[in-house]
Amino acid sequence: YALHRGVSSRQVCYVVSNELAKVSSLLPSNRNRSLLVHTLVKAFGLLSPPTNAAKGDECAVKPLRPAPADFKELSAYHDKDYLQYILSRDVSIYDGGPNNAEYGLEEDCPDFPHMAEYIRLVAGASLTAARALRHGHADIAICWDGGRHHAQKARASGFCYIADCVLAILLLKKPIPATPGTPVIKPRVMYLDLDLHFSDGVSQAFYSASPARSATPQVLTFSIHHSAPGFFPSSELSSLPNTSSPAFDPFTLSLPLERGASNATFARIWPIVQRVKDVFEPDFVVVQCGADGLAGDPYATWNWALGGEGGLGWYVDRICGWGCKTLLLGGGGYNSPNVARAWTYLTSVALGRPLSLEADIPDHGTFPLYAPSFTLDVPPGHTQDQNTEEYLQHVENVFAQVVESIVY
Ligand code: V1S
Ligand code: ZN
Repeated sequence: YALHRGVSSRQVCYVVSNELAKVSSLLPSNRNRSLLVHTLVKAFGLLSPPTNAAKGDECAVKPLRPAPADFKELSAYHDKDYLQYILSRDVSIYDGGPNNAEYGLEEDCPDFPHMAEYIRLVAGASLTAARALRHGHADIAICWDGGRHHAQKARASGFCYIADCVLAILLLKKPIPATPGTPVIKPRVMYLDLDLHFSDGVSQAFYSASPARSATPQVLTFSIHHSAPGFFPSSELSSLPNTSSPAFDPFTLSLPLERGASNATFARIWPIVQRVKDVFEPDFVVVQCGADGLAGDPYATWNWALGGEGGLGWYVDRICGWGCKTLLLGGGGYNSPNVARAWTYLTSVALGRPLSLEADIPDHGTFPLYAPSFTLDVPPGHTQDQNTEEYLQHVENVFAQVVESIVY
Protein backbone atom coordinates (compact mmCIF):
# COMPACT_ATOMS: atom_id res chain seq x y z
CA TYR A 1 0.00 0.00 0.00
CA ALA A 2 1.32 3.47 -0.79
CA LEU A 3 -0.72 6.50 0.20
CA HIS A 4 1.76 9.24 -0.64
CA ARG A 5 3.79 9.48 -3.79
CA GLY A 6 5.11 12.61 -5.48
CA VAL A 7 3.08 13.99 -8.38
CA SER A 8 6.16 14.87 -10.45
CA SER A 9 6.09 11.42 -12.05
CA ARG A 10 2.40 10.63 -12.01
CA GLN A 11 1.44 7.06 -12.73
CA VAL A 12 -1.95 7.20 -14.45
CA CYS A 13 -4.00 4.04 -15.03
CA TYR A 14 -6.95 3.91 -17.45
CA VAL A 15 -9.54 1.15 -17.23
CA VAL A 16 -10.53 -0.15 -20.64
CA SER A 17 -11.31 -3.33 -22.53
CA ASN A 18 -13.24 -4.19 -25.67
CA GLU A 19 -15.85 -6.08 -23.61
CA LEU A 20 -16.34 -3.11 -21.25
CA ALA A 21 -16.77 -0.63 -24.11
CA LYS A 22 -19.14 -3.02 -25.90
CA VAL A 23 -21.49 -3.68 -22.98
CA SER A 24 -21.28 -0.10 -21.69
CA SER A 25 -22.33 1.05 -25.16
CA LEU A 26 -25.58 -0.91 -24.75
CA LEU A 27 -26.68 1.27 -21.81
CA PRO A 28 -30.03 2.66 -23.05
CA SER A 29 -29.33 6.23 -21.85
CA ASN A 30 -25.89 6.42 -23.48
CA ARG A 31 -25.88 4.16 -26.55
CA ASN A 32 -22.41 3.94 -28.14
CA ARG A 33 -20.94 6.65 -25.92
CA SER A 34 -18.36 4.39 -24.29
CA LEU A 35 -16.98 3.23 -27.66
CA LEU A 36 -16.75 6.85 -28.80
CA VAL A 37 -14.84 7.91 -25.66
CA HIS A 38 -12.28 5.09 -25.71
CA THR A 39 -11.84 5.46 -29.47
CA LEU A 40 -11.02 9.18 -29.16
CA VAL A 41 -8.62 8.63 -26.24
CA LYS A 42 -6.80 6.05 -28.36
CA ALA A 43 -6.93 8.24 -31.49
CA PHE A 44 -5.03 10.96 -29.58
CA GLY A 45 -2.41 8.34 -28.71
CA LEU A 46 -2.93 8.71 -24.97
CA LEU A 47 -2.74 4.96 -24.39
CA SER A 48 0.49 4.41 -26.32
CA PRO A 49 3.88 5.91 -25.42
CA PRO A 50 5.16 8.55 -27.86
CA THR A 51 7.51 7.09 -30.49
CA ASN A 52 10.42 9.21 -29.18
CA ALA A 53 9.95 8.11 -25.53
CA ALA A 54 13.10 6.83 -23.85
CA LYS A 55 12.94 3.34 -22.34
CA GLY A 56 11.34 3.56 -18.89
CA ASP A 57 9.67 6.94 -19.59
CA GLU A 58 6.15 7.07 -18.20
CA CYS A 59 4.60 9.28 -20.86
CA ALA A 60 1.40 7.37 -21.53
CA VAL A 61 -1.57 6.28 -19.51
CA LYS A 62 -1.29 2.64 -18.48
CA PRO A 63 -4.30 0.63 -19.69
CA LEU A 64 -5.87 -1.62 -17.04
CA ARG A 65 -8.21 -4.48 -17.96
CA PRO A 66 -11.25 -4.66 -15.65
CA ALA A 67 -12.19 -7.87 -13.94
CA PRO A 68 -15.99 -8.36 -13.71
CA ALA A 69 -17.12 -7.88 -10.10
CA ASP A 70 -18.43 -11.02 -8.40
CA PHE A 71 -21.50 -11.32 -6.19
CA LYS A 72 -19.50 -10.91 -2.97
CA GLU A 73 -17.89 -7.68 -4.20
CA LEU A 74 -21.26 -6.28 -5.27
CA SER A 75 -22.87 -7.21 -1.96
CA ALA A 76 -20.37 -4.99 -0.12
CA TYR A 77 -23.15 -2.43 -0.67
CA HIS A 78 -26.13 -3.85 -2.54
CA ASP A 79 -28.93 -5.98 -1.12
CA LYS A 80 -28.65 -9.64 -2.06
CA ASP A 81 -32.25 -9.81 -3.35
CA TYR A 82 -31.66 -6.89 -5.71
CA LEU A 83 -28.43 -8.43 -6.99
CA GLN A 84 -30.03 -11.84 -7.46
CA TYR A 85 -32.81 -10.24 -9.47
CA ILE A 86 -30.74 -7.98 -11.74
CA LEU A 87 -27.97 -10.52 -12.33
CA SER A 88 -30.29 -13.33 -13.30
CA ARG A 89 -32.79 -11.31 -15.29
CA ASP A 90 -33.34 -12.86 -18.71
CA VAL A 91 -34.17 -9.81 -20.80
CA SER A 92 -35.51 -11.92 -23.64
CA ILE A 93 -38.58 -12.53 -21.46
CA TYR A 94 -39.76 -9.00 -20.81
CA ASP A 95 -42.77 -9.30 -18.55
CA GLY A 96 -42.79 -5.83 -16.97
CA GLY A 97 -43.91 -7.64 -13.82
CA PRO A 98 -44.13 -6.18 -10.31
CA ASN A 99 -40.51 -7.02 -9.47
CA ASN A 100 -39.30 -4.74 -12.25
CA ALA A 101 -40.92 -1.76 -10.56
CA GLU A 102 -39.85 -2.87 -7.08
CA TYR A 103 -36.21 -2.82 -8.18
CA GLY A 104 -36.50 0.36 -10.29
CA LEU A 105 -36.16 -1.49 -13.59
CA GLU A 106 -38.66 0.65 -15.52
CA GLU A 107 -38.79 3.99 -17.33
CA ASP A 108 -35.32 5.47 -16.55
CA CYS A 109 -33.75 2.04 -16.05
CA PRO A 110 -35.28 -0.52 -18.39
CA ASP A 111 -33.58 -3.89 -18.55
CA PHE A 112 -31.51 -4.39 -21.67
CA PRO A 113 -29.51 -7.13 -23.43
CA HIS A 114 -26.32 -8.02 -21.53
CA MET A 115 -27.48 -6.02 -18.48
CA ALA A 116 -25.95 -8.49 -16.00
CA GLU A 117 -22.64 -8.43 -17.86
CA TYR A 118 -22.78 -4.63 -17.92
CA ILE A 119 -23.40 -4.46 -14.17
CA ARG A 120 -20.53 -6.81 -13.31
CA LEU A 121 -18.10 -5.12 -15.69
CA VAL A 122 -18.87 -1.50 -14.81
CA ALA A 123 -18.65 -2.22 -11.07
CA GLY A 124 -15.53 -4.30 -11.72
CA ALA A 125 -14.04 -1.43 -13.73
CA SER A 126 -14.38 1.14 -10.94
CA LEU A 127 -13.16 -1.42 -8.38
CA THR A 128 -10.14 -2.24 -10.56
CA ALA A 129 -9.30 1.48 -10.70
CA ALA A 130 -9.77 1.88 -6.93
CA ARG A 131 -7.59 -1.17 -6.25
CA ALA A 132 -4.79 0.29 -8.39
CA LEU A 133 -4.83 3.37 -6.14
CA ARG A 134 -5.08 1.45 -2.88
CA HIS A 135 -2.17 -0.82 -3.76
CA GLY A 136 0.01 2.08 -4.89
CA HIS A 137 0.08 1.05 -8.55
CA ALA A 138 -1.37 4.39 -9.63
CA ASP A 139 -1.52 7.99 -8.44
CA ILE A 140 -4.52 8.69 -10.65
CA ALA A 141 -6.89 6.01 -11.93
CA ILE A 142 -9.50 6.71 -14.61
CA CYS A 143 -12.73 4.82 -15.23
CA TRP A 144 -14.97 6.74 -17.64
CA ASP A 145 -17.55 3.90 -17.64
CA GLY A 146 -18.19 4.43 -13.93
CA GLY A 147 -19.81 7.26 -12.03
CA ARG A 148 -23.31 5.77 -11.65
CA HIS A 149 -24.23 8.04 -8.78
CA HIS A 150 -28.02 7.47 -8.55
CA ALA A 151 -28.03 3.69 -8.01
CA GLN A 152 -29.34 2.69 -4.61
CA LYS A 153 -28.76 -0.26 -2.31
CA ALA A 154 -31.78 -2.17 -3.60
CA ARG A 155 -32.93 -0.15 -6.61
CA ALA A 156 -31.82 1.11 -9.98
CA SER A 157 -32.48 4.81 -10.50
CA GLY A 158 -31.75 7.62 -12.98
CA PHE A 159 -30.00 5.53 -15.66
CA CYS A 160 -27.85 3.89 -12.92
CA TYR A 161 -28.09 0.16 -12.16
CA ILE A 162 -25.05 -0.35 -9.97
CA ALA A 163 -23.51 1.91 -7.31
CA ASP A 164 -19.91 1.70 -8.55
CA CYS A 165 -18.95 5.00 -6.83
CA VAL A 166 -20.13 3.66 -3.46
CA LEU A 167 -18.38 0.31 -4.00
CA ALA A 168 -15.13 2.10 -4.91
CA ILE A 169 -15.33 4.38 -1.85
CA LEU A 170 -16.01 1.39 0.43
CA LEU A 171 -12.90 -0.30 -0.96
CA LEU A 172 -10.73 2.82 -0.58
CA LYS A 173 -11.82 3.43 3.03
CA LYS A 174 -10.87 -0.09 4.18
CA PRO A 175 -8.22 0.08 6.90
CA ILE A 176 -4.66 -0.36 5.71
CA PRO A 177 -3.14 -3.08 7.93
CA ALA A 178 -0.41 -2.19 10.39
CA THR A 179 3.20 -2.91 9.49
CA PRO A 180 6.13 -2.95 11.96
CA GLY A 181 6.39 0.63 13.18
CA THR A 182 3.23 1.82 11.38
CA PRO A 183 -0.21 1.69 12.96
CA VAL A 184 -3.39 0.73 11.13
CA ILE A 185 -4.43 3.58 8.84
CA LYS A 186 -8.08 4.42 8.29
CA PRO A 187 -7.96 6.37 5.01
CA ARG A 188 -10.19 9.39 4.48
CA VAL A 189 -12.02 9.59 1.15
CA MET A 190 -13.44 12.78 -0.36
CA TYR A 191 -16.09 12.25 -3.05
CA LEU A 192 -16.59 15.28 -5.31
CA ASP A 193 -19.42 15.15 -7.83
CA LEU A 194 -19.41 17.57 -10.79
CA ASP A 195 -22.38 16.08 -12.68
CA LEU A 196 -25.36 18.33 -13.47
CA HIS A 197 -27.48 16.05 -11.27
CA PHE A 198 -27.28 15.63 -7.50
CA SER A 199 -25.40 12.49 -6.39
CA ASP A 200 -28.32 11.18 -4.31
CA GLY A 201 -27.19 7.53 -4.35
CA VAL A 202 -23.69 8.26 -3.05
CA SER A 203 -24.63 11.05 -0.63
CA GLN A 204 -27.40 8.93 0.89
CA ALA A 205 -25.03 5.94 1.28
CA PHE A 206 -22.65 7.91 3.50
CA TYR A 207 -25.12 10.28 5.19
CA SER A 208 -24.64 10.15 8.95
CA ALA A 209 -27.95 8.37 9.54
CA SER A 210 -26.90 5.60 7.15
CA PRO A 211 -25.34 2.34 8.39
CA ALA A 212 -22.68 2.54 5.64
CA ARG A 213 -20.83 5.16 7.72
CA SER A 214 -18.72 3.97 10.67
CA ALA A 215 -18.44 5.99 13.87
CA THR A 216 -15.54 8.12 12.59
CA PRO A 217 -16.48 9.89 9.39
CA GLN A 218 -13.93 8.57 6.92
CA VAL A 219 -15.96 9.69 3.93
CA LEU A 220 -17.02 13.19 2.91
CA THR A 221 -19.35 13.61 -0.05
CA PHE A 222 -19.64 16.94 -1.86
CA SER A 223 -22.05 17.33 -4.78
CA ILE A 224 -22.19 20.45 -6.97
CA HIS A 225 -25.34 20.22 -9.07
CA HIS A 226 -28.37 21.94 -10.50
CA SER A 227 -31.40 21.94 -8.27
CA ALA A 228 -34.87 23.29 -9.00
CA PRO A 229 -38.41 22.14 -8.27
CA GLY A 230 -39.14 19.06 -10.40
CA PHE A 231 -35.52 18.61 -11.49
CA PHE A 232 -34.26 15.05 -11.02
CA PRO A 233 -33.53 13.76 -8.40
CA SER A 234 -35.60 15.28 -5.66
CA SER A 235 -33.85 14.86 -2.31
CA GLU A 236 -33.64 16.81 0.91
CA LEU A 237 -29.89 16.29 0.86
CA SER A 238 -29.51 18.32 -2.36
CA SER A 239 -30.06 21.74 -0.75
CA LEU A 240 -27.45 24.09 0.64
CA PRO A 241 -26.43 22.86 4.09
CA ASN A 242 -28.34 24.25 7.05
CA THR A 243 -25.89 24.12 9.94
CA SER A 244 -28.61 24.68 12.53
CA SER A 245 -30.81 21.78 11.38
CA PRO A 246 -30.65 18.49 13.34
CA ALA A 247 -30.37 16.76 9.94
CA PHE A 248 -27.13 18.64 9.13
CA ASP A 249 -24.17 16.37 8.44
CA PRO A 250 -20.94 18.28 7.72
CA PHE A 251 -19.68 15.24 5.81
CA THR A 252 -22.61 15.23 3.35
CA LEU A 253 -22.34 18.48 1.43
CA SER A 254 -24.35 19.97 -1.42
CA LEU A 255 -23.85 23.10 -3.45
CA PRO A 256 -26.79 23.71 -5.78
CA LEU A 257 -26.29 26.08 -8.71
CA GLU A 258 -28.84 27.93 -10.80
CA ARG A 259 -29.29 27.64 -14.56
CA GLY A 260 -26.57 28.91 -16.88
CA ALA A 261 -23.70 28.17 -14.44
CA SER A 262 -20.57 29.25 -16.33
CA ASN A 263 -16.81 29.18 -15.82
CA ALA A 264 -17.10 32.45 -13.86
CA THR A 265 -19.41 30.80 -11.30
CA PHE A 266 -17.25 27.68 -11.07
CA ALA A 267 -14.10 29.80 -10.59
CA ARG A 268 -15.93 31.75 -7.88
CA ILE A 269 -16.88 28.61 -5.90
CA TRP A 270 -13.50 26.89 -6.33
CA PRO A 271 -12.10 28.29 -3.02
CA ILE A 272 -14.97 26.50 -1.24
CA VAL A 273 -13.98 23.16 -2.77
CA GLN A 274 -10.34 23.83 -1.92
CA ARG A 275 -11.19 24.79 1.68
CA VAL A 276 -13.33 21.69 2.24
CA LYS A 277 -10.47 19.53 0.95
CA ASP A 278 -7.94 21.38 3.14
CA VAL A 279 -9.91 20.84 6.34
CA PHE A 280 -10.88 17.24 5.57
CA GLU A 281 -7.36 16.23 4.43
CA PRO A 282 -8.35 13.25 2.30
CA ASP A 283 -6.00 10.42 1.42
CA PHE A 284 -8.13 9.54 -1.59
CA VAL A 285 -10.26 11.77 -3.80
CA VAL A 286 -12.99 10.29 -5.99
CA VAL A 287 -14.29 12.69 -8.66
CA GLN A 288 -17.46 12.04 -10.64
CA CYS A 289 -16.80 13.99 -13.87
CA GLY A 290 -20.33 13.96 -15.38
CA ALA A 291 -20.26 16.06 -18.55
CA ASP A 292 -23.95 16.99 -18.76
CA GLY A 293 -23.28 20.45 -17.32
CA LEU A 294 -21.17 21.34 -20.34
CA ALA A 295 -22.49 23.75 -22.95
CA GLY A 296 -24.04 21.86 -25.86
CA ASP A 297 -25.51 19.06 -23.73
CA PRO A 298 -29.19 18.33 -24.52
CA TYR A 299 -30.06 19.24 -20.90
CA ALA A 300 -29.15 22.83 -21.82
CA THR A 301 -29.13 23.75 -18.14
CA TRP A 302 -25.61 24.89 -17.33
CA ASN A 303 -23.17 26.67 -19.63
CA TRP A 304 -19.91 25.18 -18.37
CA ALA A 305 -16.93 25.11 -20.75
CA LEU A 306 -14.20 22.50 -20.96
CA GLY A 307 -11.35 25.04 -21.19
CA GLY A 308 -10.50 28.31 -19.51
CA GLU A 309 -10.30 29.38 -15.88
CA GLY A 310 -13.13 27.72 -13.95
CA GLY A 311 -13.75 25.19 -16.76
CA LEU A 312 -14.15 21.45 -16.20
CA GLY A 313 -10.56 20.90 -17.37
CA TRP A 314 -9.29 23.57 -14.95
CA TYR A 315 -11.18 21.87 -12.09
CA VAL A 316 -9.71 18.44 -12.81
CA ASP A 317 -6.22 19.92 -13.27
CA ARG A 318 -6.42 21.56 -9.85
CA ILE A 319 -7.85 18.45 -8.20
CA CYS A 320 -5.07 16.28 -9.67
CA GLY A 321 -2.63 18.92 -8.41
CA TRP A 322 -3.69 18.22 -4.81
CA GLY A 323 -1.40 15.22 -4.88
CA CYS A 324 -3.94 12.87 -3.31
CA LYS A 325 -4.52 9.47 -4.84
CA THR A 326 -7.34 10.30 -7.23
CA LEU A 327 -10.04 8.25 -8.94
CA LEU A 328 -11.68 9.94 -11.94
CA LEU A 329 -15.07 8.52 -12.86
CA GLY A 330 -17.50 9.32 -15.67
CA GLY A 331 -21.21 9.95 -15.24
CA GLY A 332 -23.81 11.84 -17.25
CA GLY A 333 -23.32 13.51 -20.61
CA TYR A 334 -25.74 13.18 -23.52
CA ASN A 335 -23.90 14.91 -26.35
CA SER A 336 -21.64 11.91 -26.94
CA PRO A 337 -19.01 13.59 -29.16
CA ASN A 338 -18.66 16.37 -26.56
CA VAL A 339 -18.34 13.80 -23.77
CA ALA A 340 -15.61 12.06 -25.77
CA ARG A 341 -13.88 15.43 -26.24
CA ALA A 342 -14.17 16.25 -22.52
CA TRP A 343 -12.99 12.92 -21.13
CA THR A 344 -10.15 12.70 -23.66
CA TYR A 345 -8.99 16.14 -22.59
CA LEU A 346 -9.34 15.24 -18.89
CA THR A 347 -7.27 12.10 -19.50
CA SER A 348 -4.47 14.28 -20.88
CA VAL A 349 -4.85 16.71 -17.97
CA ALA A 350 -4.58 13.83 -15.48
CA LEU A 351 -1.39 12.77 -17.21
CA GLY A 352 0.00 16.26 -16.67
CA ARG A 353 0.35 16.75 -20.46
CA PRO A 354 -2.83 18.62 -21.46
CA LEU A 355 -3.69 18.47 -25.13
CA SER A 356 -4.36 21.78 -26.86
CA LEU A 357 -8.10 22.44 -27.04
CA GLU A 358 -7.49 23.81 -30.54
CA ALA A 359 -6.11 20.39 -31.52
CA ASP A 360 -7.73 18.86 -34.59
CA ILE A 361 -9.56 15.60 -34.01
CA PRO A 362 -7.31 12.96 -35.64
CA ASP A 363 -8.65 11.21 -38.69
CA HIS A 364 -10.16 7.96 -37.41
CA GLY A 365 -13.32 5.86 -37.77
CA THR A 366 -15.65 8.20 -35.86
CA PHE A 367 -14.10 11.46 -37.19
CA PRO A 368 -17.28 12.67 -39.00
CA LEU A 369 -19.16 12.85 -35.67
CA TYR A 370 -16.96 15.79 -34.60
CA ALA A 371 -18.37 18.15 -37.24
CA PRO A 372 -18.43 21.06 -37.67
CA SER A 373 -15.48 22.15 -35.45
CA PHE A 374 -13.38 18.97 -35.69
CA THR A 375 -11.43 20.24 -32.67
CA LEU A 376 -11.26 19.07 -29.05
CA ASP A 377 -12.83 22.17 -27.52
CA VAL A 378 -16.26 22.39 -25.89
CA PRO A 379 -16.68 26.17 -25.77
CA PRO A 380 -19.32 28.03 -23.74
CA GLY A 381 -22.66 28.94 -25.30
CA HIS A 382 -24.64 32.13 -24.92
CA THR A 383 -26.97 31.20 -22.02
CA GLN A 384 -27.11 33.78 -19.25
CA ASP A 385 -25.61 32.72 -15.92
CA GLN A 386 -28.41 33.04 -13.33
CA ASN A 387 -26.08 32.58 -10.36
CA THR A 388 -26.12 36.11 -9.04
CA GLU A 389 -23.38 37.68 -6.99
CA GLU A 390 -25.86 37.84 -4.10
CA TYR A 391 -26.51 34.08 -4.29
CA LEU A 392 -22.83 33.19 -4.56
CA GLN A 393 -22.05 35.41 -1.56
CA HIS A 394 -24.73 33.53 0.40
CA VAL A 395 -23.17 30.19 -0.64
CA GLU A 396 -19.79 31.47 0.50
CA ASN A 397 -21.19 32.48 3.91
CA VAL A 398 -22.93 29.14 4.39
CA PHE A 399 -19.76 27.16 3.61
CA ALA A 400 -17.69 29.38 5.92
CA GLN A 401 -19.92 27.98 8.71
CA VAL A 402 -19.89 24.45 7.30
CA VAL A 403 -16.10 24.09 7.33
CA GLU A 404 -16.08 25.02 11.02
CA SER A 405 -18.08 21.81 11.63
CA ILE A 406 -15.68 19.50 9.77
CA VAL A 407 -13.85 18.24 12.83
CA TYR A 408 -12.91 14.68 13.58
N1 V1S B 1 -34.45 14.95 -16.62
C1 V1S B 1 -34.68 13.96 -17.05
C2 V1S B 1 -34.97 12.68 -17.48
N2 V1S B 1 -35.30 12.28 -18.74
C3 V1S B 1 -35.53 10.95 -18.64
C4 V1S B 1 -35.91 10.05 -19.71
C5 V1S B 1 -36.14 10.54 -20.98
C6 V1S B 1 -36.50 9.66 -21.97
C7 V1S B 1 -36.58 8.31 -21.70
F1 V1S B 1 -36.91 7.47 -22.67
C8 V1S B 1 -36.34 7.83 -20.45
C9 V1S B 1 -36.00 8.71 -19.44
N3 V1S B 1 -35.32 10.58 -17.35
C10 V1S B 1 -34.97 11.62 -16.65
C11 V1S B 1 -34.64 11.63 -15.21
C12 V1S B 1 -33.36 10.88 -14.91
C13 V1S B 1 -32.11 11.66 -15.18
C14 V1S B 1 -30.89 10.82 -14.84
C15 V1S B 1 -29.57 11.56 -14.98
C16 V1S B 1 -28.41 10.61 -14.85
C17 V1S B 1 -27.06 11.27 -14.69
O1 V1S B 1 -26.81 12.22 -15.68
O2 V1S B 1 -26.95 11.93 -13.46
C18 V1S B 1 -25.92 10.25 -14.91
C19 V1S B 1 -25.65 9.26 -14.00
N4 V1S B 1 -35.74 10.99 -14.53
C20 V1S B 1 -36.83 11.64 -14.12
O3 V1S B 1 -36.96 12.85 -14.25
C21 V1S B 1 -37.93 10.77 -13.55
C22 V1S B 1 -39.16 10.63 -14.19
C23 V1S B 1 -39.10 11.28 -12.93
C24 V1S B 1 -39.51 11.45 -15.41
C25 V1S B 1 -39.13 10.71 -16.71
N5 V1S B 1 -39.82 9.42 -16.76
C26 V1S B 1 -39.48 8.72 -18.02
C27 V1S B 1 -39.41 8.59 -15.60
C28 V1S B 1 -39.78 9.28 -14.30
ZN1 ZN C 1 -26.33 13.95 -14.82
